[in-house]
Amino acid sequence: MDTAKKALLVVDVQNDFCPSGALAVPGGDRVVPVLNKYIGIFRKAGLPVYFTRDWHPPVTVHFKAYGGAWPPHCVQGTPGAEFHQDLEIPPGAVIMSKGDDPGLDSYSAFSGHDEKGRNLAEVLRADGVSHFYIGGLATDYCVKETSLDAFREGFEVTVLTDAVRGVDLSPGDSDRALEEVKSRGARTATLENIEVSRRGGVHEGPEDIAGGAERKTG
Ligand code: VGL
Ligand code: ZN
Repeated sequence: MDTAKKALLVVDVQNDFCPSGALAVPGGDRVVPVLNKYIGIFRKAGLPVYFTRDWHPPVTVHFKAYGGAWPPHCVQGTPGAEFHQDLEIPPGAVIMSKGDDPGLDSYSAFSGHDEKGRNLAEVLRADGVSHFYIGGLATDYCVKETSLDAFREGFEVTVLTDAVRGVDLSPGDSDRALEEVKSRGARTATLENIEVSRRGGVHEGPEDIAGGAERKTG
């Protein structure tokens, strides 16, 4: 049986990544109702739910004007940096901020920190979590880089494919990102095959064997 302690990581569901935002991800806001369902499932199971936010200073090498790839977005303290208003953030939830170093892009949630200065690996280890489920924005940047870092840090990852959307600067970027993380061992799941056991654990149902990761039954 799968005894790993699970958690949910909700990535960058902020106004600037939603339609009419400064760096709109197509259909970005459509992840919100789906993520709210996952948030409910994990909370009911008594498992942690963490949130990340892109949290840039006005001047950063991440922005085009200073050598980066992107228009200004998610600038600290602006409405664009706020979470989507319908996202159901539980009171007291841990929020990891990333991208606040003006010299770095910082796509990965592992480069972020909470308000106490702990990084994501420290937070996960402190909570005893060894496997997290990830959803949010954007598939081809933060979701991808966070998943790849997770393996480097020794965590297991399941990508919630019905709760992610990508930028797709080049068509197909998001599909390629998912293939890459699956080839490194990520699993995938959707609301259709997420299961909550009577003991309160969350795991993927039988359909989810994508990526070749073996699934223990029991
Ligand atoms: C992101 C592009 C620019 C992300 C952040 O969090 O996926 N993408 N900044
Ligand atoms: Zn950014």
